[in-house]
Amino acid sequence: RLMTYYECAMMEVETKFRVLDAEFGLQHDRNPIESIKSRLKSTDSLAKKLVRKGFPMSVDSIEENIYDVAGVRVVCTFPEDMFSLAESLLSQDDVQLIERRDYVASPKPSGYRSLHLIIEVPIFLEHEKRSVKVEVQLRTISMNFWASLEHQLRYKKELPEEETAAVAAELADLAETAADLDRRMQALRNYLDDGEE
Ligand code: 0O2
Repeated sequence: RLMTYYECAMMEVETKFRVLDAEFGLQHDRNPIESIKSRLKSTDSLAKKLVRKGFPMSVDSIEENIYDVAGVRVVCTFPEDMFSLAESLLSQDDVQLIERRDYVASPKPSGYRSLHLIIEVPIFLEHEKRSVKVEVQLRTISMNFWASLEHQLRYKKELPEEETAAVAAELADLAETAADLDRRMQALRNYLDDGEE
């Protein structure tokens, strides 16, 4: 039952982004969202996370302690789109912000960049209204490209310690290259937008 609630909340959030994308498209003649992917955390990874974080193993504990059971990943075309979509979402009166982590302003040591929001949205059931947490990850195409490949390569094979460090350094450097691509694409977008005014 709890997983169904998370699934409903995920659909609500996904729809909110689809609406924002359609409306932005009408106003600006281009769509800020490249793709949206939603996922429910498997019971296996939920159990592992509860153990890893030292939380009790119960349904109540999942609801109380795990904020990313429902995840919506929104891949945007330009970095500024990520932030304006986040702002529009958070200004909606049924969306409550629980936590905001800006890994674009402060990338992780791995080089990982994205904007993470934990929000709470209402879902309307037959006899009740419930607030459900959803993790939203906003990324550009370039950030998503890096994160997907880094995730694949990270689990590739057991390497000696110094080689692992060299691979991590190369990945961090590639994250900088991806960020540079985003900056240049955004600058070009802004230049072309200014020319249209
Ligand atoms: P999945 O399958 O994507 O859900 P925790 O949730 O405890 O692991 P924390 O600090 O609470 O970590 O959350 P954090 O780091 O803000 O966000 C975790 C999620 O962000 C991860 O989910 C990844 O999706 C993504 N992420 C964070 N750091 C990296 C990174 O260095 N590389 C890549 N590729 N992704 C990252 P999960 O649960 O790991 O997996």
